[in-house]
Amino acid sequence: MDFNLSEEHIMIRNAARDFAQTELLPGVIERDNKQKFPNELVKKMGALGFMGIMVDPKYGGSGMDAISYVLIMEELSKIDASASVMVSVNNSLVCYGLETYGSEEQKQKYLTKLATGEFLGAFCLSEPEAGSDATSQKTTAIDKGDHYLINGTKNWITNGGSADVYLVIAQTDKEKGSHGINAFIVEKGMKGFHVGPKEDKLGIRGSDTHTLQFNDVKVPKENRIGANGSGFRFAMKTLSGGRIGIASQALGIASGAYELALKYSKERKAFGTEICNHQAIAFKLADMYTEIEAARYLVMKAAWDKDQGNNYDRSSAMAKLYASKVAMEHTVEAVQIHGGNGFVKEYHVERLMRDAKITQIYEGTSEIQKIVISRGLIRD
Ligand code: COS
Repeated sequence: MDFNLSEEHIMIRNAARDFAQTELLPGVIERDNKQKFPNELVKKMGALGFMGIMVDPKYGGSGMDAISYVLIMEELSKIDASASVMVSVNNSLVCYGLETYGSEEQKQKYLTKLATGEFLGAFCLSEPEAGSDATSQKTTAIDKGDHYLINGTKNWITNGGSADVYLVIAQTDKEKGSHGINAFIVEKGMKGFHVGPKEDKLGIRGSDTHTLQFNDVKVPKENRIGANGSGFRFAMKTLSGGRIGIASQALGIASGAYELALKYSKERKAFGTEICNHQAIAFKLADMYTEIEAARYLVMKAAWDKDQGNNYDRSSAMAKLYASKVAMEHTVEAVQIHGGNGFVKEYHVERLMRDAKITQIYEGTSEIQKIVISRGLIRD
């Protein structure tokens, strides 16, 4: 076991930290207020290699490992979780899904652009009646010989209004249940594909979340990903990696809130001393730091499992379950340490608290993570 980061990992973390401080921090409150994320920032993250972190350089990626991905995600999430969720979806759902399961033609056509930030990707699994119950897909893709005809609705889609490429999960044969599901590449602008209104959200308000409508969208046969009927497995495997991304986002939100709370507690005075000198605050800081470190080890273990080629279904579920709990609980504590100022936008912790909540919901709720963990324990 080696708990030290390599020099390369430290450089990568510092690059992400610098980017977050110089490019993300200045406009983060305004973007949250206006629910807007400028496309130029996606391009800048692409130029730094953040949009295809783990993608093979032969497809335009940075060729880094999952540990690097986690480090970048944590640093971006400390400042702007709306930016980091775009990075997470593009990297661990879209790029990973295409690189691992896509054909060479699909990789050349789409992955090379997604990995550089020229294109942005979205992953479309959730539906009005199929969130946690992901096998109950109502969106259909009917085989018409040389193409599929897609009909249905997808909900809460991150990057929904701004993506160029959408990976869409749909039912091709209801009789076959989870084995009758496929994944398809849908391009922005395909006839019959409509982007619905943007969701007005509690948190990650800078990220672009939409409902999508598919009305007789004609998708060429070559846009199906993998073998016929492999779409559910594709979604599950891809989401396992996605959960490492969201776990590291939760870690970043928690550690960002902790750093702000620590700094504030050393500056703010009450009863004649800095508030960190009061045990009520000092013990909160101790609990925050300890549990954030525990979350970090789970997140790093999941990333390490992925890098080693181990199965990471359980470790990613554990990392997401625990890191999101820590993010939710300790962002509330960070607001408490800030007192009245914590309730005010310019101190950032109220936004981190609002942003934390979604990490317990998307890419599998905490309850779903417990299903994944417990089923594995009982089976093994
Ligand atoms: N890797 C490979 N295969 C998997 C898998 C995984 N991680 N998880 C499930 N499968 C396979 C199963 O082995 C099963 O195949 P067989 O029929 O050949 O045995 C098939 O997929 C169906 O799995 P299962 O019977 O476990 O399906 P359930 O309907 O019980 O659902 C859960 C399983 C709950 C784990 C799944 O629906 C899930 O993860 N839901 C949450 C989805 C989610 O994260 N939504 C958020 C969307 S993104 S914002």
